[in-house]
Amino acid sequence: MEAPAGGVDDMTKLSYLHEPGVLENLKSRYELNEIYTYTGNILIAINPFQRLPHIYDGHMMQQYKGAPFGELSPHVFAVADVAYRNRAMVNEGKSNSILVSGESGAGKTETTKMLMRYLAYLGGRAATEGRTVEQQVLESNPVLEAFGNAKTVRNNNSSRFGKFVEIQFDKHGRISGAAIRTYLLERSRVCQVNDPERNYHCFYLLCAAPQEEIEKYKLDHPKTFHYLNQSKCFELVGVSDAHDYLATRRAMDIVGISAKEQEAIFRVVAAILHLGNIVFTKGKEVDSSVPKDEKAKFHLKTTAELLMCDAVALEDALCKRVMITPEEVIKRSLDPQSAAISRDGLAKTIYSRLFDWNFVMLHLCMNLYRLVDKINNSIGQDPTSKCLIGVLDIYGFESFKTNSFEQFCINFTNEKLQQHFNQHVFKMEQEEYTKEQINWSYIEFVDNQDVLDLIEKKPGGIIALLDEACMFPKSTHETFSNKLYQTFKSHKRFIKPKLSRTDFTISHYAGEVQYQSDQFLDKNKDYVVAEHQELLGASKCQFVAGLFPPPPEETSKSSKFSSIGSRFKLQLQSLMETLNSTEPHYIRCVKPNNLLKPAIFENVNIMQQLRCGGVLEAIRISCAGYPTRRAFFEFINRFGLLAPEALEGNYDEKVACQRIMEKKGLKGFQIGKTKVFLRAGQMAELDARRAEVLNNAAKIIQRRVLTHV
Ligand code: AD9
Ligand code: MG
Repeated sequence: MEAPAGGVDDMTKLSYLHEPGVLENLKSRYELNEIYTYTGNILIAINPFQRLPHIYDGHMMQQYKGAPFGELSPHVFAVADVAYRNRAMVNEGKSNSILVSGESGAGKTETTKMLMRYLAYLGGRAATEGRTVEQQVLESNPVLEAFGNAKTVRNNNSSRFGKFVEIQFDKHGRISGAAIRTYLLERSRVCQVNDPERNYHCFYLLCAAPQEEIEKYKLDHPKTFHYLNQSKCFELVGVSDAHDYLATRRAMDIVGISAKEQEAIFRVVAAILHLGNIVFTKGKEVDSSVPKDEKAKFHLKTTAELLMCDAVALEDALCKRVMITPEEVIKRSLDPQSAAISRDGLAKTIYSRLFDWNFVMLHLCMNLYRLVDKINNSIGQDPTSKCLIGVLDIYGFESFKTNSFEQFCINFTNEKLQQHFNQHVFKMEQEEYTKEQINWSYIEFVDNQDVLDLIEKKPGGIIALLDEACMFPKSTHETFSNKLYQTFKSHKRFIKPKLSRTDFTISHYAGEVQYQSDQFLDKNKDYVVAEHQELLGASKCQFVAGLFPPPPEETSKSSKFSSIGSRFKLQLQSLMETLNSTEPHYIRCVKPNNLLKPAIFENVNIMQQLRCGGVLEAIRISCAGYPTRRAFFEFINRFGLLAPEALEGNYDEKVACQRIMEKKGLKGFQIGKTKVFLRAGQMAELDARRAEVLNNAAKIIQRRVLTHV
């Protein structure tokens, strides 16, 4: 079967399932603005980089509602619809998850929003008074984006965190609650921005707030703040920060964040900007520091006012460290450089606590509302009938020129998800074979368990060794790297680069990535300087103090160590447990070019993404088995002419298929209950024979026609 002009909507319909064929198919569809294509149950979505008319409008939603999967063109709505319908099936109770992946700028967040909109449409109720849960679910997006998204070189609205949104449905299929889990916000961005990127959107939004707020928080143009002016990019084309500020406030209202809390949130955002402007210079004593000038003093005072803490205590917390020795307690001064590091550490801690609070709150607000809702309609409700659809929007595989701890965690996530994906694809394949009662015992697939062991095994994996290094005061990144080199000398997924004494390379499923270890120790340490904790825990603002609850008794005394890496590992474990209890659906987003422009299809680039997204692996797994399958009647229609004698009289379809295959000397194929299962290449072989027969027949006819003439 030739691929029809414009391509096929499901790759498994391609007769020749190989890389160039897959690419060509996607390309011809993309040219026609057909951005969605299936590979079996996986949806591939290629970012159009332009608003395509009507593909997400109300009419479309109506069409996809309840339509059998595969009947209409491939679409995100179709995937969401299957997930929603699974919920209502007889053996229900099974939750579903939709896993959206792809590299930065590929369209994950936009896809997630469309999924959420469609689910809200399916599970919404007639407009009632006040806010509804589905409205809250949708409005959580602008709130999340204001605090967790930023312009990067890869995407003007890049999510700098991962998220898992759980939407809960009651037994009538209506949304009854929602919760959002977020993963590992990029902390370094708060203090360090490279041109032409931006810091988190909320800082610019606040600087564009109405005059009253600007005065209250003593704000000014973003270019006056150190945390923002390290990059020359302040504005985004086509975006009004003033408009978005008001929109964010409205969204916060709907989500259920009170006016008082909103005031505190933005006051803390302003405080971080002022904090960044506290510049230090050498003090009178050796190696001490003080605010550099009147301006720095002004920002110090303002920061203290906004955080509602004591200005002198703030200065001390930034410029001094308390040392406790067996004999005495000494206050040691920090030099200006160390004071600046202390300041940036404080800014990052406050911001990440604020971000986490926000999303804990989102969770609480939505569930609270659900509680109220439940009480209102509780009569006759079965509390066990709850069922979830989870939507995962998480960072894709990253491999840059310099790769640090963040890339390490991101790629670890992707290894985890890849394993989940492979197992699932493999399982689906097996299920089809079992259903058709064929023998499938010899299919193998490459498992990435060895990379996961390398990273997360306890004891002895990279994360465990990193934690060990962080606990040992004399460790440096050199000693840490050496430990890695020794431990993994003969690990086949670990490589020591020839030209470096501190880098290490991991051979990930999607390719090799070389990591620079110099900031791994710092970035892994998850502790708040005691002085900072004390200062803000004592804030007169309840909200600020709430961000810094006293550490539990035993951990404050014994120095129980907590690390970002280990915490992240636990978060991932719990995510995988959730995912494993659901029926997964996969959407692979693809970024067609790095110019972020419509209609440009870069072959090599796209191929690499299909590889990283496991699309090629899925194809490979199916090639290892029986990549092509045809229903008996389809097979006979096409290849019957290869063995006409098999089709004489009242023939049995199954036997006929078998005879056609045997006559052509093909081996290893299987005949199932309703389909013929072909090994890779056999379809091509049959097609070639068929072409031969047709060719000969054509020649004969031609000759006859000629002799007649
Ligand atoms: V990142 O990992 O958070 O940096 P995402 O989330 O994969 O990334 P995002 O969804 O933010 O990418 O998409 C990037 C941009 O592509 C959007 O801002 C839109 O301008 C554009 N886009 C993505 N999907 C669509 C779409 N379905 N239709 C139109 C789209 N434009
Ligand atoms: Mg995103």
